[in-house]
Amino acid sequence: MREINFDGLVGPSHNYAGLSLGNIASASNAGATSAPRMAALQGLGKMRRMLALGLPQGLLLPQDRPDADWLRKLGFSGSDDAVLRAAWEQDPALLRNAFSASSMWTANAATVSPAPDTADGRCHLSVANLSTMLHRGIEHDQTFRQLRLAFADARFFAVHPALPPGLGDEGAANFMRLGESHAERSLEVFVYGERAVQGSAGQVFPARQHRAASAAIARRHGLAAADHTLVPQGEIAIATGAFHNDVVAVANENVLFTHEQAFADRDLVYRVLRRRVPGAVIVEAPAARISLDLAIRTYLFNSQLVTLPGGDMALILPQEAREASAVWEWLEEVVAADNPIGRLEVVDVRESMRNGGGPACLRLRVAVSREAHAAIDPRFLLDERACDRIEAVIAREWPENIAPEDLGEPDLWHRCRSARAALLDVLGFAAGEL
Ligand code: SUG
Repeated sequence: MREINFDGLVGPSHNYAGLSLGNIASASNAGATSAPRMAALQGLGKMRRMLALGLPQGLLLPQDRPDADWLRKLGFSGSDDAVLRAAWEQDPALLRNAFSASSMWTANAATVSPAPDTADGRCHLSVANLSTMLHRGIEHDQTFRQLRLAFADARFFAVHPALPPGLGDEGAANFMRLGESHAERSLEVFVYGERAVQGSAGQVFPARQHRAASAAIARRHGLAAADHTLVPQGEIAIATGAFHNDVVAVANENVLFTHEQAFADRDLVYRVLRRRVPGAVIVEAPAARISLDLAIRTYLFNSQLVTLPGGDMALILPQEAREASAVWEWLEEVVAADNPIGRLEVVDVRESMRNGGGPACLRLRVAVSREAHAAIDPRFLLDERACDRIEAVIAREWPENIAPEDLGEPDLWHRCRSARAALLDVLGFAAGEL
């Protein structure tokens, strides 16, 4: 079994509209000018880095934005331009939602239970409804179409549509899989938020993953009772800005890399884990050393923890974690200590980080056998040559900058559409296939 990371390519409409309540980076950069071309190149740079480390790499495509069809559901009518113009004039916030490139954060695209864990021995993927945030709730239809195409072979994969919107589901960002190796039947840990929390300045931090949604996914995927557990997120973590659990913890095979305050009842989580996975290694950042606030500002735990071909593990960290000396010093101690984490790799994904999306947010993990790997639609799998082709399209077609007032410009609407169409063309997708 190998784990493939499917990264979301940053779309041409990437901008800072401050749409995500409870996401401190998104709120504090609201109104700034974005750099979509640089953002997409940074994301592609991370994908190339994974390839260079000898890891397989997949790609999910940006969604069609601005989404005039979604605005039609809200009563706007006429041609696409007429719909977008009317939305901009009558309710610009709606156009901002229809413009978001948020599908880049593919950790939120779906929850994935690999074949060893499920009752029917297939890999199950459940598309997330992302219903807590208006702009993210737009994504699931196109995500479903894309995943059904990529994982079409029903011998190996089952792709489920999103849950009903009343059950907030944020996909793999609130999910961890721990076992002796990718190939072993593992413990799937679903982390949910119990209720919205108030911050110290009175701000509201919604709990985006509901317990009932996690339980529904475990049922759908056919997980045995002993092979999954539902655990509440620490309220203090939510109130400090951990709007998804993957901002404060990440797992890979037998290693849990976590902040001390990630979970409501940490002792219980560790006990369950140790009982189910005797070889589990828990690497915990003590709050006295790394405050929650520092962890969330640097996205230290939103790193990718991956197994390298030689068997060692590497942390793929954001530049922001490198720049905070307290964080870096602790990480050097982690690497020197007796645990499987043996290497630190730093990537620059600053444009995504400014909207609260670090290295781990930008990827969806799918662990597959050799046969299942071969059954994935190859247009969603990357090699250096495909990266070169994608890079040329980004350099030619992606807007350099988007300022808040640009969202009302027809030229930008057309440019975003044609940039995406050029990408699909280069990757061999027919118009309307996605
Ligand atoms: O849902 N940001 C995303 C970031 C998602 C991060 N994903 C994980 N942690 N896995 C979100 O809050 C900002 C959009 C804006 O403000 O325009 C945004 O949607």
